[in-house]
Amino acid sequence: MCGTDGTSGANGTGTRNGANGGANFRSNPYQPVGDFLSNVGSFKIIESTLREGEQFANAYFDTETKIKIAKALDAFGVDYIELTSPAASEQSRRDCEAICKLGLKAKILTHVRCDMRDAKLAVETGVDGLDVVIGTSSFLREHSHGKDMAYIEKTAIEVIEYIKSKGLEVRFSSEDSFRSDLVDLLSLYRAVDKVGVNRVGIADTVGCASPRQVYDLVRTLRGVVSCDIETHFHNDTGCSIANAYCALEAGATHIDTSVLGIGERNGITPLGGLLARMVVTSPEYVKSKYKLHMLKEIEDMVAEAVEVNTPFNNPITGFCAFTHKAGIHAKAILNNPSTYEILNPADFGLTRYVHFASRLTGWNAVKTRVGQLGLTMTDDQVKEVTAKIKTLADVRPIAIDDADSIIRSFHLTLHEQPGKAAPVKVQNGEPVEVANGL
Ligand code: HCA
Ligand code: CU
Repeated sequence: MCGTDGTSGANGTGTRNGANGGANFRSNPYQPVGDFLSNVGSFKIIESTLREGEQFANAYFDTETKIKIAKALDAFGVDYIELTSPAASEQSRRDCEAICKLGLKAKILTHVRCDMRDAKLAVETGVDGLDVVIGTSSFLREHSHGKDMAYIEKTAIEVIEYIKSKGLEVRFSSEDSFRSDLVDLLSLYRAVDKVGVNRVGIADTVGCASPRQVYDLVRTLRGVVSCDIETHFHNDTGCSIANAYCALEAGATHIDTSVLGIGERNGITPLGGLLARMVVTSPEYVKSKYKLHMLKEIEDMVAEAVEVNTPFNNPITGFCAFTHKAGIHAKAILNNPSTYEILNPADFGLTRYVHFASRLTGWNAVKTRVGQLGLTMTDDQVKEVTAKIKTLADVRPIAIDDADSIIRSFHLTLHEQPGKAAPVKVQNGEPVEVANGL
């Protein structure tokens, strides 16, 4: 079966995988680069479909939908569910209370501005923790809230101490971290770490960061604070999964995701895409923690709620994610799926599909189809009918039914004239079923 099941024993060895770096890397190319900082085998997911995802252009979640999504994410196994601030609207506040009352296993967080009024309102809803945020880049300081770093630090400490005094978990994060002054950022985080914040957060609010920049910043921060590190990556330049992965390698502990990546503009790290990456790196950890079979159902639920389709090239659940087309690929896949698959569809309750209705097909794929249709042919006969399929597929795109019809007609002729296969007729670019006796 597919080699993603960790049978080599090189993967998924847990948090600190520095000890098995070099030698195993040669025997398993998917082994992460050995690094004592790395959390690729022990990360936590903060699922933000009901916060960042609500900022997606098409999103409107009524209470019932929010509850359905929260329950599904909880059953899937995410560690945290982040909700829109109760300060956003009265209904947001009520929904937050309702979700807190569900008694889910996942911890419930709400996301608030670094402001005592917002914090007080949030604490009253029954959440397990608050994700506090403020903009620290010069862009946001000048053009958004207009506060200087001294004010930010003072307010941050007040808000954090207040939340802690209520016995709740607290994270402090800077919006636009990658365009913030590094010295400002590190001294602010050191100050909040000292007063006992549970996590600090790095946010690539505009999606400008590259994996290398993420690695450098998280690694630097890891040397400055002792608390956990949460990271949040927008996908404007297509780096949101790679950035999350690099953040974990550099010592981040928590990754923000949303289902299908929905969020502001083109969104953030998608839950499914992150898990596609991580199941390859740390199969045991990911498979034991998350109900991967539920991924498609959850994506379909959210896609329907926000009225979008799952993209064709979505990791895992895109319609062609496990479709193999070229004859060379099909042959190898049929022998051993690991040849052209790094993810095993069975891990997600899905199946692979070997495409055989095209001009690129090969006789091995067609042979499998012949078997699926319950027909028997010699290899030479399969090769002959493959040539017929290719002939028609050179004229126009063909559907499965077309190829099946060619196979069936050909098979029929074999039984009429044993040892001699009559040609399949093609009229107006259509295969014609050859009836008995014709
Ligand atoms: C936003 C805020 C945020 C916050 C991220 C965080 C961002 O701009 O909507 O709290 O870590 O991207 O900066 O989503
Ligand atoms: Cu964001």
